[in-house]
Amino acid sequence: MNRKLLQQSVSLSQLELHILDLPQKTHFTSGIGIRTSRRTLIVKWVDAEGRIGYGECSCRPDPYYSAEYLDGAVILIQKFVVPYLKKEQTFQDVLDILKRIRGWNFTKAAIEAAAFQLARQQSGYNLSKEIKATPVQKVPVGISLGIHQDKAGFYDVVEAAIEAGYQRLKFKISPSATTDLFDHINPLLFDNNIHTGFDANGSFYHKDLDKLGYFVHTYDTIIEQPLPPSRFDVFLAAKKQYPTLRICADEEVKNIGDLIKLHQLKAIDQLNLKVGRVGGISASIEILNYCQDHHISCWIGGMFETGIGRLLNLEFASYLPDAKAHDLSPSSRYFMEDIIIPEVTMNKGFVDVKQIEVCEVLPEMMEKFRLTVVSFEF
Ligand code: OSB
Ligand code: MG
Repeated sequence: MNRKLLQQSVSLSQLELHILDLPQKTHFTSGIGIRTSRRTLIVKWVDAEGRIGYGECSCRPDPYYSAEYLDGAVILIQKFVVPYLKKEQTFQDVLDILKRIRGWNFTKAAIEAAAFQLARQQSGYNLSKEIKATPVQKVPVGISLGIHQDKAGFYDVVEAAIEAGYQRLKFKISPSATTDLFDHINPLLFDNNIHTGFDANGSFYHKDLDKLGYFVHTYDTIIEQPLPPSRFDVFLAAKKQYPTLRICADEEVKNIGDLIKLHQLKAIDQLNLKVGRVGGISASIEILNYCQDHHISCWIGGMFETGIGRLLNLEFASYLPDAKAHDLSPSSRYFMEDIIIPEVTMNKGFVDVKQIEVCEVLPEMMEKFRLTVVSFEF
Protein backbone atom coordinates (compact mmCIF):
# COMPACT_ATOMS: atom_id res chain seq x y z
CA MET A 1 0.00 0.00 0.00
CA ASN A 2 0.89 3.63 -0.49
CA ARG A 3 3.75 4.67 1.79
CA LYS A 4 2.28 7.97 2.88
CA LEU A 5 -0.92 6.24 3.93
CA LEU A 6 0.93 3.53 5.84
CA GLN A 7 3.01 6.09 7.69
CA GLN A 8 -0.01 8.24 8.52
CA SER A 9 -0.53 8.39 12.26
CA VAL A 10 -3.95 7.40 13.54
CA SER A 11 -4.71 8.31 17.12
CA LEU A 12 -7.32 6.51 19.17
CA SER A 13 -9.33 7.72 22.13
CA GLN A 14 -12.23 5.30 21.98
CA LEU A 15 -13.12 2.11 20.15
CA GLU A 16 -16.77 1.11 20.16
CA LEU A 17 -18.24 -2.18 18.96
CA HIS A 18 -21.91 -1.86 18.09
CA ILE A 19 -24.04 -4.88 17.33
CA LEU A 20 -27.05 -3.70 15.32
CA ASP A 21 -30.10 -5.52 14.08
CA LEU A 22 -31.80 -3.97 11.05
CA PRO A 23 -35.20 -5.35 10.06
CA GLN A 24 -35.27 -6.52 6.43
CA LYS A 25 -38.11 -5.72 4.10
CA THR A 26 -38.55 -9.35 3.22
CA HIS A 27 -36.99 -12.56 4.38
CA PHE A 28 -34.25 -14.09 2.26
CA THR A 29 -33.56 -17.78 1.71
CA SER A 30 -30.35 -19.23 0.27
CA GLY A 31 -28.40 -22.48 0.43
CA ILE A 32 -27.10 -21.13 3.78
CA GLY A 33 -30.43 -20.58 5.51
CA ILE A 34 -33.18 -18.02 6.04
CA ARG A 35 -32.52 -14.44 7.09
CA THR A 36 -35.22 -12.08 8.34
CA SER A 37 -33.10 -9.27 9.72
CA ARG A 38 -29.53 -8.13 9.28
CA ARG A 39 -27.46 -8.38 12.41
CA THR A 40 -24.15 -6.64 11.92
CA LEU A 41 -21.17 -5.32 13.84
CA ILE A 42 -20.11 -1.71 13.36
CA VAL A 43 -16.68 -0.65 14.59
CA LYS A 44 -16.52 3.02 15.55
CA TRP A 45 -13.01 4.39 15.93
CA VAL A 46 -12.84 7.83 17.59
CA ASP A 47 -9.48 9.59 17.36
CA ALA A 48 -7.92 12.14 19.74
CA GLU A 49 -9.53 15.00 17.78
CA GLY A 50 -12.98 13.42 17.96
CA ARG A 51 -12.94 12.42 14.28
CA ILE A 52 -14.75 9.15 13.57
CA GLY A 53 -13.94 6.22 11.32
CA TYR A 54 -16.50 3.45 10.78
CA GLY A 55 -15.99 -0.12 9.63
CA GLU A 56 -18.57 -2.86 9.16
CA CYS A 57 -17.95 -6.51 9.99
CA SER A 58 -20.30 -8.14 7.51
CA CYS A 59 -19.96 -11.80 8.48
CA ARG A 60 -23.16 -13.53 9.46
CA PRO A 61 -24.38 -13.95 13.04
CA ASP A 62 -23.87 -17.70 12.53
CA PRO A 63 -20.87 -19.62 11.13
CA TYR A 64 -22.79 -20.86 8.05
CA TYR A 65 -21.23 -18.67 5.36
CA SER A 66 -17.73 -18.52 6.80
CA ALA A 67 -16.21 -19.72 10.07
CA GLU A 68 -16.67 -16.26 11.57
CA TYR A 69 -19.80 -15.15 13.41
CA LEU A 70 -20.64 -11.81 14.99
CA ASP A 71 -20.35 -12.56 18.71
CA GLY A 72 -17.06 -14.31 17.99
CA ALA A 73 -15.85 -11.20 16.16
CA VAL A 74 -16.48 -9.09 19.27
CA ILE A 75 -14.49 -11.48 21.45
CA LEU A 76 -11.63 -11.62 18.95
CA ILE A 77 -11.37 -7.83 18.88
CA GLN A 78 -11.51 -7.65 22.69
CA LYS A 79 -8.81 -10.26 23.19
CA PHE A 80 -6.49 -9.89 20.23
CA VAL A 81 -6.87 -6.39 18.83
CA VAL A 82 -7.73 -3.99 21.66
CA PRO A 83 -4.77 -4.96 23.90
CA TYR A 84 -2.32 -4.01 21.12
CA LEU A 85 -3.89 -0.73 20.03
CA LYS A 86 -2.50 2.48 21.51
CA LYS A 87 -3.38 6.13 21.85
CA GLU A 88 -1.02 6.81 18.92
CA GLN A 89 0.13 4.54 16.08
CA THR A 90 0.59 4.55 12.35
CA PHE A 91 -1.86 2.90 9.98
CA GLN A 92 0.89 0.35 9.29
CA ASP A 93 0.96 -0.52 13.02
CA VAL A 94 -2.76 -1.30 12.84
CA LEU A 95 -2.23 -3.52 9.80
CA ASP A 96 0.59 -5.34 11.61
CA ILE A 97 -1.65 -6.10 14.59
CA LEU A 98 -4.25 -7.54 12.23
CA LYS A 99 -1.77 -9.45 10.10
CA ARG A 100 -0.74 -11.66 13.02
CA ILE A 101 -4.28 -13.01 13.28
CA ARG A 102 -5.01 -16.02 11.10
CA GLY A 103 -8.43 -16.04 9.45
CA TRP A 104 -11.17 -13.78 10.91
CA ASN A 105 -11.14 -11.80 7.68
CA PHE A 106 -14.46 -10.01 8.08
CA THR A 107 -13.46 -8.93 11.59
CA LYS A 108 -10.02 -7.71 10.58
CA ALA A 109 -11.57 -5.86 7.63
CA ALA A 110 -13.87 -3.90 9.95
CA ILE A 111 -10.99 -2.63 12.11
CA GLU A 112 -8.93 -1.86 9.04
CA ALA A 113 -11.80 0.05 7.39
CA ALA A 114 -12.36 2.23 10.46
CA ALA A 115 -8.66 3.13 10.78
CA PHE A 116 -8.38 3.54 7.00
CA GLN A 117 -11.14 6.12 6.95
CA LEU A 118 -9.20 8.31 9.37
CA ALA A 119 -5.81 7.69 7.80
CA ARG A 120 -7.02 8.50 4.30
CA GLN A 121 -8.75 11.74 5.37
CA GLN A 122 -5.49 13.05 6.75
CA SER A 123 -3.14 11.79 4.06
CA GLY A 124 -5.31 12.68 1.07
CA TYR A 125 -5.17 9.09 -0.12
CA ASN A 126 -7.23 7.81 -3.00
CA LEU A 127 -7.66 4.22 -4.16
CA SER A 128 -6.64 5.29 -7.66
CA LYS A 129 -3.09 5.57 -6.32
CA GLU A 130 -2.99 1.78 -6.29
CA ILE A 131 -5.63 0.28 -8.50
CA LYS A 132 -4.62 0.31 -12.13
CA ALA A 133 -8.06 1.03 -13.59
CA THR A 134 -9.96 4.11 -14.61
CA PRO A 135 -12.92 4.42 -12.26
CA VAL A 136 -16.48 4.76 -13.55
CA GLN A 137 -18.99 7.25 -12.17
CA LYS A 138 -22.02 4.99 -12.44
CA VAL A 139 -21.84 1.46 -11.13
CA PRO A 140 -24.11 -1.25 -12.63
CA VAL A 141 -26.19 -3.07 -10.05
CA GLY A 142 -27.47 -6.62 -9.86
CA ILE A 143 -30.01 -8.09 -7.49
CA SER A 144 -29.58 -11.33 -5.58
CA LEU A 145 -32.92 -13.13 -5.27
CA GLY A 146 -33.57 -15.71 -2.57
CA ILE A 147 -34.98 -19.20 -3.06
CA HIS A 148 -38.75 -19.12 -3.52
CA GLN A 149 -41.36 -21.81 -3.01
CA ASP A 150 -44.37 -20.47 -4.78
CA LYS A 151 -44.55 -19.95 -8.53
CA ALA A 152 -46.80 -16.92 -8.69
CA GLY A 153 -44.90 -15.07 -5.95
CA PHE A 154 -41.58 -15.83 -7.64
CA TYR A 155 -42.87 -14.59 -10.97
CA ASP A 156 -43.95 -11.28 -9.42
CA VAL A 157 -40.58 -10.79 -7.72
CA VAL A 158 -38.71 -11.43 -10.97
CA GLU A 159 -41.00 -9.14 -12.92
CA ALA A 160 -40.51 -6.35 -10.37
CA ALA A 161 -36.71 -6.76 -10.47
CA ILE A 162 -36.74 -6.48 -14.26
CA GLU A 163 -39.01 -3.46 -14.02
CA ALA A 164 -36.63 -1.80 -11.52
CA GLY A 165 -33.89 -1.99 -14.14
CA TYR A 166 -31.38 -4.26 -12.42
CA GLN A 167 -28.46 -5.07 -14.71
CA ARG A 168 -28.32 -8.69 -13.56
CA LEU A 169 -30.67 -11.06 -11.78
CA LYS A 170 -28.81 -13.54 -9.60
CA PHE A 171 -30.83 -16.47 -8.30
CA LYS A 172 -29.97 -18.42 -5.21
CA ILE A 173 -30.13 -22.14 -5.89
CA SER A 174 -29.51 -25.33 -3.95
CA PRO A 175 -29.98 -29.03 -4.79
CA SER A 176 -33.51 -28.75 -3.40
CA ALA A 177 -34.44 -25.87 -5.76
CA THR A 178 -37.34 -27.00 -7.90
CA THR A 179 -36.65 -26.36 -11.55
CA ASP A 180 -40.30 -25.93 -12.51
CA LEU A 181 -40.17 -22.59 -10.72
CA PHE A 182 -37.48 -21.58 -13.20
CA ASP A 183 -39.36 -23.04 -16.17
CA HIS A 184 -42.14 -20.70 -15.14
CA ILE A 185 -40.02 -17.51 -15.16
CA ASN A 186 -37.76 -18.39 -18.10
CA PRO A 187 -39.95 -16.62 -20.68
CA LEU A 188 -39.51 -13.42 -18.62
CA LEU A 189 -35.74 -13.87 -18.61
CA PHE A 190 -35.34 -14.91 -22.23
CA ASP A 191 -37.86 -12.54 -23.83
CA ASN A 192 -36.35 -9.58 -22.01
CA ASN A 193 -32.81 -10.72 -22.67
CA ILE A 194 -31.98 -10.54 -18.97
CA HIS A 195 -28.42 -11.06 -17.78
CA THR A 196 -28.91 -14.00 -15.42
CA GLY A 197 -26.66 -15.56 -12.79
CA PHE A 198 -26.97 -18.31 -10.18
CA ASP A 199 -25.44 -18.71 -6.75
CA ALA A 200 -25.45 -22.09 -4.98
CA ASN A 201 -23.39 -21.09 -1.93
CA GLY A 202 -21.35 -24.28 -2.24
CA SER A 203 -24.34 -26.58 -1.86
CA PHE A 204 -23.83 -29.10 -4.70
CA TYR A 205 -21.83 -32.16 -3.60
CA HIS A 206 -21.04 -35.27 -5.67
CA LYS A 207 -24.51 -36.74 -5.15
CA ASP A 208 -26.18 -33.52 -6.36
CA LEU A 209 -24.31 -33.04 -9.62
CA ASP A 210 -27.15 -34.40 -11.78
CA LYS A 211 -29.31 -31.58 -10.49
CA LEU A 212 -26.78 -28.98 -11.59
CA GLY A 213 -27.35 -29.99 -15.22
CA TYR A 214 -30.57 -27.99 -15.52
CA PHE A 215 -28.74 -24.74 -14.76
CA VAL A 216 -25.68 -25.52 -16.87
CA HIS A 217 -27.75 -26.47 -19.92
CA THR A 218 -30.70 -24.08 -19.75
CA TYR A 219 -28.66 -20.93 -19.36
CA ASP A 220 -25.46 -19.80 -20.97
CA THR A 221 -24.09 -18.32 -17.79
CA ILE A 222 -21.63 -18.52 -14.93
CA ILE A 223 -22.64 -20.20 -11.66
CA GLU A 224 -21.39 -18.70 -8.42
CA GLN A 225 -19.83 -21.13 -5.94
CA PRO A 226 -21.73 -24.17 -7.22
CA LEU A 227 -19.44 -26.57 -5.36
CA PRO A 228 -18.24 -26.71 -1.76
CA PRO A 229 -15.11 -24.60 -1.17
CA SER A 230 -11.84 -26.58 -1.33
CA ARG A 231 -13.50 -29.71 -2.78
CA PHE A 232 -11.28 -30.09 -5.83
CA ASP A 233 -12.53 -33.67 -6.18
CA VAL A 234 -16.09 -32.41 -6.65
CA PHE A 235 -14.81 -29.79 -9.09
CA LEU A 236 -13.11 -32.44 -11.23
CA ALA A 237 -16.24 -34.59 -11.26
CA ALA A 238 -18.44 -31.61 -12.15
CA LYS A 239 -16.13 -30.55 -14.98
CA LYS A 240 -16.12 -34.10 -16.32
CA GLN A 241 -19.89 -34.23 -16.32
CA TYR A 242 -20.33 -30.64 -17.60
CA PRO A 243 -17.30 -29.48 -19.62
CA THR A 244 -19.02 -26.14 -20.27
CA LEU A 245 -19.57 -25.37 -16.58
CA ARG A 246 -18.15 -21.94 -15.77
CA ILE A 247 -17.55 -20.97 -12.18
CA CYS A 248 -17.54 -17.71 -10.27
CA ALA A 249 -15.79 -18.14 -6.92
CA ASP A 250 -17.22 -16.62 -3.75
CA GLU A 251 -16.69 -18.51 -0.45
CA GLU A 252 -13.67 -20.34 -1.82
CA VAL A 253 -11.45 -17.27 -2.21
CA LYS A 254 -10.47 -16.04 1.23
CA ASN A 255 -7.11 -14.59 0.21
CA ILE A 256 -4.91 -14.01 -2.80
CA GLY A 257 -3.31 -17.43 -2.36
CA ASP A 258 -6.66 -19.12 -2.89
CA LEU A 259 -7.17 -17.07 -6.03
CA ILE A 260 -3.74 -17.86 -7.46
CA LYS A 261 -4.25 -21.55 -6.76
CA LEU A 262 -7.66 -21.69 -8.47
CA HIS A 263 -6.37 -19.66 -11.39
CA GLN A 264 -3.37 -21.92 -11.93
CA LEU A 265 -5.57 -25.01 -11.65
CA LYS A 266 -7.94 -23.45 -14.22
CA ALA A 267 -10.77 -23.82 -11.73
CA ILE A 268 -12.06 -20.25 -11.80
CA ASP A 269 -13.74 -18.20 -14.54
CA GLN A 270 -14.78 -15.18 -12.50
CA LEU A 271 -14.40 -13.74 -9.02
CA ASN A 272 -17.03 -12.33 -6.69
CA LEU A 273 -14.82 -10.12 -4.53
CA LYS A 274 -16.13 -9.30 -1.09
CA VAL A 275 -13.86 -6.86 0.67
CA GLY A 276 -14.55 -8.42 4.08
CA ARG A 277 -14.20 -12.03 2.98
CA VAL A 278 -10.62 -11.49 1.81
CA GLY A 279 -9.62 -9.50 4.90
CA GLY A 280 -10.12 -5.90 3.91
CA ILE A 281 -9.00 -3.01 1.77
CA SER A 282 -5.30 -3.76 1.32
CA ALA A 283 -6.04 -7.42 0.51
CA SER A 284 -8.72 -6.37 -1.97
CA ILE A 285 -6.39 -3.99 -3.78
CA GLU A 286 -3.88 -6.79 -4.25
CA ILE A 287 -6.58 -9.13 -5.53
CA LEU A 288 -8.04 -6.56 -7.92
CA ASN A 289 -4.63 -5.96 -9.41
CA TYR A 290 -3.99 -9.68 -9.74
CA CYS A 291 -7.31 -10.09 -11.55
CA GLN A 292 -6.45 -7.27 -13.88
CA ASP A 293 -2.97 -8.58 -14.65
CA HIS A 294 -4.33 -12.08 -15.32
CA HIS A 295 -7.53 -11.09 -17.12
CA ILE A 296 -9.82 -12.64 -14.52
CA SER A 297 -13.22 -11.01 -14.63
CA CYS A 298 -14.21 -9.65 -11.24
CA TRP A 299 -17.13 -7.87 -9.60
CA ILE A 300 -18.04 -6.79 -6.10
CA GLY A 301 -20.29 -9.03 -4.02
CA GLY A 302 -22.39 -8.15 -1.01
CA MET A 303 -23.30 -9.51 2.39
CA PHE A 304 -26.46 -7.46 2.95
CA GLU A 305 -24.34 -4.66 4.35
CA THR A 306 -25.73 -1.53 5.94
CA GLY A 307 -24.82 1.75 4.30
CA ILE A 308 -21.39 1.71 5.96
CA GLY A 309 -20.19 -1.45 4.22
CA ARG A 310 -22.19 -0.68 1.11
CA LEU A 311 -20.36 2.60 0.43
CA LEU A 312 -16.99 0.88 0.65
CA ASN A 313 -18.25 -1.79 -1.75
CA LEU A 314 -19.42 0.96 -4.07
CA GLU A 315 -16.02 2.60 -4.05
CA PHE A 316 -14.33 -0.67 -5.02
CA ALA A 317 -16.95 -1.39 -7.66
CA SER A 318 -16.17 1.94 -9.31
CA TYR A 319 -12.67 0.58 -10.05
CA LEU A 320 -14.04 -2.32 -12.09
CA PRO A 321 -15.05 -0.60 -15.33
CA ASP A 322 -15.59 -3.90 -17.17
CA ALA A 323 -17.93 -5.51 -14.64
CA LYS A 324 -21.47 -6.04 -15.93
CA ALA A 325 -23.07 -5.88 -12.47
CA HIS A 326 -22.26 -5.92 -8.76
CA ASP A 327 -24.34 -7.15 -5.80
CA LEU A 328 -24.85 -3.60 -4.66
CA SER A 329 -28.55 -3.01 -4.47
CA PRO A 330 -29.90 0.25 -3.04
CA SER A 331 -30.55 0.42 0.72
CA SER A 332 -34.30 0.25 0.11
CA ARG A 333 -34.01 -3.23 -1.39
CA TYR A 334 -32.94 -4.63 1.95
CA PHE A 335 -34.03 -2.43 4.84
CA MET A 336 -36.97 -0.37 6.01
CA GLU A 337 -34.39 2.23 7.06
CA ASP A 338 -30.61 2.38 6.69
CA ILE A 339 -28.13 3.94 9.13
CA ILE A 340 -26.75 6.46 6.64
CA ILE A 341 -28.31 9.50 4.99
CA PRO A 342 -28.99 9.87 2.24
CA GLU A 343 -29.45 6.14 1.67
CA VAL A 344 -27.77 4.53 -1.32
CA THR A 345 -30.17 4.87 -4.23
CA MET A 346 -30.33 3.31 -7.69
CA ASN A 347 -31.40 4.92 -10.92
CA LYS A 348 -32.32 2.61 -13.82
CA GLY A 349 -29.96 -0.09 -12.59
CA PHE A 350 -27.00 2.14 -11.74
CA VAL A 351 -25.68 3.65 -8.51
CA ASP A 352 -23.96 7.00 -8.77
CA VAL A 353 -20.53 6.90 -7.12
CA LYS A 354 -20.86 10.54 -6.04
CA GLN A 355 -23.08 9.28 -3.23
CA ILE A 356 -19.95 8.20 -1.36
CA GLU A 357 -18.98 11.79 -0.68
CA VAL A 358 -22.32 13.05 0.56
CA CYS A 359 -23.48 10.18 2.77
CA GLU A 360 -23.07 10.32 6.51
CA VAL A 361 -23.72 7.89 9.32
CA LEU A 362 -26.66 8.75 11.56
CA PRO A 363 -25.79 8.06 15.22
CA GLU A 364 -29.47 8.10 16.18
CA MET A 365 -30.20 5.33 13.69
CA MET A 366 -27.29 3.30 15.04
CA GLU A 367 -28.88 3.68 18.46
CA LYS A 368 -32.32 2.80 17.19
CA PHE A 369 -31.17 -0.56 15.83
CA ARG A 370 -28.57 -1.30 18.49
CA LEU A 371 -28.65 -4.50 20.50
CA THR A 372 -25.38 -4.04 22.41
CA VAL A 373 -22.34 -1.79 22.52
CA VAL A 374 -18.93 -2.43 24.08
CA SER A 375 -16.57 0.47 24.48
CA PHE A 376 -12.81 0.74 25.14
CA GLU A 377 -10.97 3.88 26.25
CA PHE A 378 -7.37 4.64 25.29
O1 OSB B 1 -23.36 -15.73 -1.39
O2 OSB B 1 -23.22 -13.80 -2.24
C1 OSB B 1 -23.58 -14.55 -1.31
C2 OSB B 1 -25.54 -12.48 1.23
C3 OSB B 1 -25.08 -13.03 2.41
C4 OSB B 1 -24.19 -14.08 2.38
C5 OSB B 1 -23.75 -14.58 1.14
C6 OSB B 1 -24.18 -14.02 -0.03
C7 OSB B 1 -25.12 -12.99 0.01
C8 OSB B 1 -25.69 -12.39 -1.18
C9 OSB B 1 -26.20 -11.01 -1.01
O3 OSB B 1 -25.85 -12.99 -2.20
C10 OSB B 1 -25.99 -10.15 -2.17
C11 OSB B 1 -26.31 -8.74 -1.82
O4 OSB B 1 -25.87 -8.21 -0.76
O5 OSB B 1 -27.02 -8.10 -2.62
MG1 MG C 1 -22.27 -15.96 -3.22
